[in-house]
Amino acid sequence: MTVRVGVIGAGMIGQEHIRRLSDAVAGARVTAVTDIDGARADETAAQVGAVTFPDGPALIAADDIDAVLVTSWGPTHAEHVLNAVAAGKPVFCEKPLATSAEDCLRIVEAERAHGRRLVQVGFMRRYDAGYRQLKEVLDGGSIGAPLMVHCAHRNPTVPDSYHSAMAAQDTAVHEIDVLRWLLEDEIVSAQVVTPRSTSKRFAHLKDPQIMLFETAKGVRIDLEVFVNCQYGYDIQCETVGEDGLVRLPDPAAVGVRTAGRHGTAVLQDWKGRFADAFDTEFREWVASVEAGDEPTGPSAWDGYAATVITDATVRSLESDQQPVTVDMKPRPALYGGLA
Ligand code: NAD
Ligand code: ISE
Repeated sequence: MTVRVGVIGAGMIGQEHIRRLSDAVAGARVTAVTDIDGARADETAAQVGAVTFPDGPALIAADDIDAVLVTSWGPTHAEHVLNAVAAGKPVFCEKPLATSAEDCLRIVEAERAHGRRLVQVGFMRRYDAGYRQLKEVLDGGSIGAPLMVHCAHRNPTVPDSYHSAMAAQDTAVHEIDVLRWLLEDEIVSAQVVTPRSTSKRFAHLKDPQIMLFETAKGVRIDLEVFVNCQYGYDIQCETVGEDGLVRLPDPAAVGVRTAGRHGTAVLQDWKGRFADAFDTEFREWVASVEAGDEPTGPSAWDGYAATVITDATVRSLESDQQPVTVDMKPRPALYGGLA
């Protein structure tokens, strides 16, 4: 069976994922596209031989759409995901699942009422080969119980529309998800402290920010978010355990020696850094839809947890930069354990 995917939102990542589903993932075809920008939808659909729909509800309701991909703006995600769940269709939603914890909980409740998982959230780092190796080492136990994690998430620059809360909501949210998964542990408190800001930023933005998280088992995480670091897109993660440490590998790159120097290129954006992870993410999602199974990737509950933790992080930033307790509801049985 070929999974017929309808895409809501044909912007930057929507177009990336449409190309990916068309060229890099077997077993799926993008057959429908919608965007509030009708011309963009028409142009994108024409490139892959898909039809266009006037809006999300019409696309979701169509009988010849097997699964839905939501890549519209964050504040619109909840409505589309809820409609897909009501229609009983598998839905892959780019992060964030929703922009408020209340909307995330509405989705969790709708899925619980449906009785099985339909929703997967686009936290692609769980599919990155380096993070998967890191998890294997942690699960294997050779470095003992994890005690501390040191991370950095650096972007070369961000546009004027990026504001200080987005450091948590848009950027650190990836570490928040991947660390919950890696450590199989829940984040229970969040704090932001702000060092001197770089002069190479828009005046309204606090950048860099240092985020400090604590988990239920007492692991301490420090995360530097620096979105105007200038030199490239750089993701670092080192976990220190009782008997050793494990570090995320840098992406493979040729070493060049010339003019008395030895160097490797630094990637410039998330598209290149996580291209393979996105491919794997969609291959595994399509395989689950094709088989009629529940998705195995990040769940609606993970989307809820990430939103509650980013909310606490933003509260710390916007108040007195003190630790803020994460107030999470009990996890429903549908979502199993933390692994
Ligand atoms: P974008 O602005 O380039 O594209 C969004 C598109 O959605 C636009 O074309 C817009 O017209 C359309 N749209 C908005 N509301 C709509 C609606 N109700 N129905 C149909 N179309 C609608 O944004 P983007 O950079 O592609 O980001 C989209 C989402 O992907 C965001 O939630 C963002 O956080 C996420 N994202 C994830 C990653 C990642 O690393 N996983 C990277 C970038 C963006
Ligand atoms: C962007 O939205 C992403 O999701 C990228 O992965 C992240 O690195 C970047 O900081 C965000 O703005």
